[in-house]
Amino acid sequence: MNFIKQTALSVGFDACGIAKAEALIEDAVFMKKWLVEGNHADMHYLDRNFEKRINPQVLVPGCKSVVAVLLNYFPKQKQKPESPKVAKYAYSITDYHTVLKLKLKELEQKIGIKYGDDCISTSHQHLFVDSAPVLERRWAERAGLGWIGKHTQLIHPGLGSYTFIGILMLNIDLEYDLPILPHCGTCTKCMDACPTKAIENGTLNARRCISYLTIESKNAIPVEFQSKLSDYILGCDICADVCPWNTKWAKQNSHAELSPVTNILEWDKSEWQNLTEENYNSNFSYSAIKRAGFSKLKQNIDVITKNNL
Ligand code: B12
Ligand code: SF4
Ligand code: SF4
Repeated sequence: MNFIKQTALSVGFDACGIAKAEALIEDAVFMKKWLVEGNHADMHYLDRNFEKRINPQVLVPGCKSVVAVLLNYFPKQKQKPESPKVAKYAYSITDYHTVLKLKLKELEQKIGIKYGDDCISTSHQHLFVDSAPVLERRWAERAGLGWIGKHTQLIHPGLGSYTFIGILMLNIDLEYDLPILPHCGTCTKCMDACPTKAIENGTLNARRCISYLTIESKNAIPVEFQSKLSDYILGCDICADVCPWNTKWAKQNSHAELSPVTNILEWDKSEWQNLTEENYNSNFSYSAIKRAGFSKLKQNIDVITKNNL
């Protein structure tokens, strides 16, 4: 196994692949259409930095290779069955951005020692988790880490789709991996299970996605979707939970940094219903739950409570 992949595993990632940095021509066409159709809802940041998003060499001048890493987050324990649901990605005490960035920095340092500091851009951000104009799933796919399933998430053939993606852009040529062909076949389980029918025409309409509605949207949840939240108060795992690649391959993660917040596992309905801002801040200040904000989470809890009356 090559040095970078071996080092990625040694710092705690579950998989690593490498792709040549080049413009994503087909994705540019796809993304433009996706945006024109309004599938990004109110996430206007997806409309910005288009050239950077489709071309890593515009984002990080001098970049030659894209290293993609995966971190399995499938949890050992689940919430109580009657409890309002939080998507698994947000279970951990520490926000996954922090966990992945620390590991990526460690990987980067070791690569710098081996290949020389010039392989890392010092003038541009070159290490990414979620928040930059980078099509992370596409790069992970190009780096041979899996394929983009019909539910639009990256599926690793041995891990499933409960993985976070991290990206490191390097100024050196490396040996590249080959993409894996999609293995969804004729399956449509994710599309059939989605309560809001958010997966349509081979893409995701974020306006209908519970994950968008309960975290990203600044507006109240539209009435037509309120009864369809399926008890989710933050994010949604329905399309991933039904995917045969997850039911068969998802393995409980062994990352101490991703240990769940105790309250998420222990709280039942009444504890969520009585959540105060003080309680929210003291329990979730380092967790990904913070992104939704207290008022949004509270509104979501109220909708679920009303649904269950
Ligand atoms: C915006 C966003 C969302 C939005 C929109 C989701 C979406 N499907 O775009 C919302 C809020 C709904 C969301 C939800 C979730 N998200 Co999110 N999200 C992102 C973010 C920040 C950007 C994604 C993006 O660029 N979307 C725009 C679309 C057009 O891009 P795309 O789907 O990647 O598609 C590109 C390629 O795949 C390709 N492509 C796809 N289909 C086709 C078809 C053809 C013909 C062609 C040519 C190309 C092509 O072209 C597209 C580019 O134009 C990424 C992080 C990042 N920077 O990449 C995380 C990310 C995708 N999210 C992630 C996660 C974990 C989730 C949730 C599971 C969280 C949850 N449990 O609630 C859900 C899953 C919902 C779902 N079914 O996708 C992970 C996914 C990990 C994985 N293994 O796939 C990411 C990568 C974050 C991370 N660093 O780990 N997310
Ligand atoms: S995350 Fe939930 S709402 Fe969004 S596409 Fe998947 S099943 Fe549908
Ligand atoms: S449920 Fe079926 S169609 Fe959907 S992503 Fe998984 S394998 Fe593909």
